[in-house]
Amino acid sequence: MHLIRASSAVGAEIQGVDLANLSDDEFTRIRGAFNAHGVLFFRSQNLSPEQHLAFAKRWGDINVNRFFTALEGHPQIAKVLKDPEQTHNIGGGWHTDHSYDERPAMCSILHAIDTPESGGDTLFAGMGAAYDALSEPFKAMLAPLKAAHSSRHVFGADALYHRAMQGRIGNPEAATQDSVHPVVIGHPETGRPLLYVNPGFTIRIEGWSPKESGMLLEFLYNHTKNPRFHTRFHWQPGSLAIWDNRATWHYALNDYQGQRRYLNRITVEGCALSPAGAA
Ligand SMILES: O=C(O)CCC(=O)C(=O)O
Ligand SMILES: [Fe+2]
Repeated sequence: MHLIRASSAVGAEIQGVDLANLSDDEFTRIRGAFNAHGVLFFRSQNLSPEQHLAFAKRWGDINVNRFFTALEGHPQIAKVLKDPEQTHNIGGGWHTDHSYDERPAMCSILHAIDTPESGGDTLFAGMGAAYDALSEPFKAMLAPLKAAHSSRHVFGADALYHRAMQGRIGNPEAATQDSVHPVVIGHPETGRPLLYVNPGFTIRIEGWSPKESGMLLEFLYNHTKNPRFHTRFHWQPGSLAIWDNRATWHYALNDYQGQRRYLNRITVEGCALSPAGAA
């Protein structure tokens, strides 16, 4: 097993493993690398849906996404699909999955089936590196803050995204949950401080006026959008990425109009999030 860092801020590629036949020792090392790098990439993994599920279950219980269309016969696997005639893609803006839940999903495991000839890459941002780059007084200001997150404006019946998705997401009536999390969380396993607000689902800083909230969130988003905190992954059939939803943002590029792109996604349950330093 061999690890190559994808950038100094986030991500690593793991070579020389077969995820369908993973020893306990290999899994332990993969888990350590996941905690250290936020997102791991693998190539040429020819997993059946059952093998994809078996790998996911090593991480924890499966979380069934209530909005995505499931793979036929596999309610625990969501299809991330864009057909040639469709114009919008799933996840085409910076976000982290499930921050609107009180116990946000720990990780998402995406396995590529059909990929476009060119384009369709996914960007990832490292939220530990983004946090580290802030000044100490600014970090101190953020430390006690909490932010509210919601899915209504994304997956609700009136949401533009819901309408643009043309049947690929459903259950708009389930988009009722909101949640509140610290703006800076401690990673549940390593304690590393991570910036935990995202342009997809964060709606306000608790207790701040809409203008104050908008200003701070805009600043944190612009800060994190700096490419020095990012890496970019090019998919091929059989590629697999597993990302930590607490430690990263991601953004699926929509630059392959007229081509089909299809991946299967499994999401693993997470836990309630605590402020950094709370131990
Ligand atoms: O298609 C991708 O690369 C990622 C889509 C996405 O946001 C997700 O599966 O959570
Ligand atoms: Fe996503």
